[in-house]
Amino acid sequence: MRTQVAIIGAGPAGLLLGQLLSRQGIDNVIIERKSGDYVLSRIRAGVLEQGMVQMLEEAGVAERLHREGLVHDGFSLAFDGRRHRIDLKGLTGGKTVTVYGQTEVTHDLMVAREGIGATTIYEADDVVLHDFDGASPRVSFVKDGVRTELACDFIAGCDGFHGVSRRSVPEGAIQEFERVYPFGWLGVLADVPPAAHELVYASAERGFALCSMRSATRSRYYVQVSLDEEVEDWSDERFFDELRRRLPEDVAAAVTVGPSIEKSIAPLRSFVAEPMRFGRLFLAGDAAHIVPPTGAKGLNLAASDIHYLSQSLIEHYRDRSDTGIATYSQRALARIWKAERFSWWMTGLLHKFPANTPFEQRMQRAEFDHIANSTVGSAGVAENYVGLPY
Ligand code: RFL
Ligand code: PHB
Repeated sequence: MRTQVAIIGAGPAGLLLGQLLSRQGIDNVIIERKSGDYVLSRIRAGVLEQGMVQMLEEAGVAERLHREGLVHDGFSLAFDGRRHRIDLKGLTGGKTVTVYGQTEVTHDLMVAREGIGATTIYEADDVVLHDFDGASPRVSFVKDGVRTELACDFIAGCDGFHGVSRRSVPEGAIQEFERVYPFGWLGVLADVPPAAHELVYASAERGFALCSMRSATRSRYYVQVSLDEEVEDWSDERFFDELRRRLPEDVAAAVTVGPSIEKSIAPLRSFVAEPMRFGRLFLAGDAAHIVPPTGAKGLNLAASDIHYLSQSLIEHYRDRSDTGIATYSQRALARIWKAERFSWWMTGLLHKFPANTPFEQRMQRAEFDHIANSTVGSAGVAENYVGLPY
């Protein structure tokens, strides 16, 4: 088998890259470890920056997004029961975000890929990357018990944080930066109307809580939990009780309790691997970096990496220029580090840290007061939340 670009991973990064390349006539094959149904069953992000929406338009997969996605002009920060609205649209000269589930984005991309007849190999075991430091890289994998080899010009490692691509790079060639937070998020998805029209990020004595949504009839809620908590110990009743105790009174009163359709705990981490290109191997998305979900940046960063990477590859094939390829890592990382900073900062502002002293708690409160009483403070939050320019 031969292709121009071998893409490892059929998450949003891999599927979006495949779609953008295919539309330019660049041949690509996606190799995914899991089944398509499994990929679609993972409940994750829900907030899309305008830049990502534009990319989905360019990829020709934004029709349902525009029909069903919810455009949000703002969101609220709450601190010990006090609420402050960040007017995204007013503070950024008209920019907004769109609430549309990652699962839906992935679904739309899969349908489009099937429509153009591009190859995706699902349930591929033991994927191995070969010779990406030379001119003729290859990817091999086991499908239905048979090892197959795919020769290619480039490999795009879009296989998430636990994928094989980053681990294939020799240790000395990669530098990793990491912060692991001493808590996680317990998330619940439920078919009940959202407590508020916009997202509410709440910091309370008992810890952080977030009210999000997927539609007018489907809510997504999160509460901060310590790392030793087990999902099995959280009945729906216990979850909703805890959630309401952390929200401002009016929001808590508006929460509709209903049976969960998904419940899981995700640990929080900040992580960056540098560089993001090794010869003919590129890393993109969660394969190269992780942000804590507080800033809603993970999925959006995967999309901005793909913006830089797809442009670089298109320039290579169409314009015979490798300038984009040479500078991919540098351009992607410049934006990544700013999103890392914002996600780290928002996590620090809103969570209860077990080791925080009363001084640090007062600092969190002062930070909130500053944002709530300063247009400049609020504008900084808004500028980052809607997404920095590509
Ligand atoms: P993905 O989605 O992890 O996809 C990687 C794919 O690679 C496959 N794979 C392999 N394939 C072949 N061989 C191997 N050896 C492989 N190893 C892995 C996997 O099966 C998978 O299909 O990475 P990608 O494409 O980079 O996308 C990144 C996003 O998924 C992630 O950043 C976001 O979900 C993060 N995130 C959020 N991001 C936002 O922008 N806004 C949000 O509101 C938001 N909320 C969240 C989140 C992530 C969460 N969790 C659970 C991590 C909320 C949560 C709870
Ligand atoms: C979500 O809806 O899943 C969501 C929204 C905002 C975040 C994180 C997750 O910051």
